[in-house]
Amino acid sequence: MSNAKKGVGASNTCLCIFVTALYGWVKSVQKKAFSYQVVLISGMDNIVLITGATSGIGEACAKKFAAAGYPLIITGRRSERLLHLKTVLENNYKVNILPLVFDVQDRTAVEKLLGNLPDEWRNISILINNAGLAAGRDSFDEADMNDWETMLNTNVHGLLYVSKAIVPYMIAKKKGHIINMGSIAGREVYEKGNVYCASKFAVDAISKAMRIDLLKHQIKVTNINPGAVETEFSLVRFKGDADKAASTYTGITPLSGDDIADTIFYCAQLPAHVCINDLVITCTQQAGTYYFHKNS
Ligand code: NDP
Ligand code: 8X3
Repeated sequence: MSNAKKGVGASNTCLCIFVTALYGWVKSVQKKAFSYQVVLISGMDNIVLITGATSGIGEACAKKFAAAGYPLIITGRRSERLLHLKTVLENNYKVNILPLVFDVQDRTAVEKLLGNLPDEWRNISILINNAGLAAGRDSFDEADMNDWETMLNTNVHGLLYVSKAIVPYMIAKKKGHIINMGSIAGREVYEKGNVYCASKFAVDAISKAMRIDLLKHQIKVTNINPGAVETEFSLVRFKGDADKAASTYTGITPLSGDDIADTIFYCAQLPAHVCINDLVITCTQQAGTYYFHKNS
């Protein structure tokens, strides 16, 4: 073969390598864009309301949705944390944030604040009913009645008050998605779980009831039921006993708030005709409320 032909062959090979590399790069960018589910949200459409955004799963959801450009209403009782989160989200993601400080157990406060939202904050597309807690882990005969009331008032009554205040906005625009935070504790009762389990069984029933009754308004309802998620949950449950709280997660790699936020975000991104009604999610080392495979 002549030197001239060899030269043409070599430059064709180079071109071919370059085109293949370029194609690979374009494909990887496309894949990344898809896997991160880049969603461009603008203006005050598609507001997301997250209760209990001052820590754990709620805070992770706030970061996830803000990063995708959603305007957010974030709530909780700890005003300092809430205002700090507002600043962080606004600075990092350039989205509008409305922080509302209230106790979900306080029906009057919920009705007053959420029932009279400023006009520009009424276009709520997604409600994440996340605020909740376990108080104590005691045998039925020894448990504190105040703990029981706190759990029922927060996890059940609070969720109902917030939902009743927000549903009219969704009905008005014939669109919406309510995501309730249930628990694996709402599927299986475990020893000393008594009223916490009862409150999450109630969330399960309420979610199913909402789905049926709100069907005519085309409002989606999704019940998310996680197993162990490492947040402030156990610290609250064991009333500040950090050792007891940490022991809940010893020997396992538990779920994180981010894992649940990713799952919720996925449910919220599905096409209009698709609704995940119910979802149970645990870490790989957990198969139920009692079954754990712990590292020795
Ligand atoms: P965290 O304790 O980290 O977060 C709980 C959030 O709820 C906080 O932002 C807290 O805010 C808010 N909250 C609690 N009580 C009230 C109240 N009366 N009024 C308003 N806000 C309130 O726990 P998680 O993130 O883990 O918990 C979030 C949800 O997930 C709960 O419903 C919990 O039951 C559920 N869940 C948790 C699991 C886990 O293993 N962690 C597993 C399954 C479900 P503030 O204190 O500022 O008011
Ligand atoms: C929290 C999970 O198993 O501690 O809802 O009840 S569990």
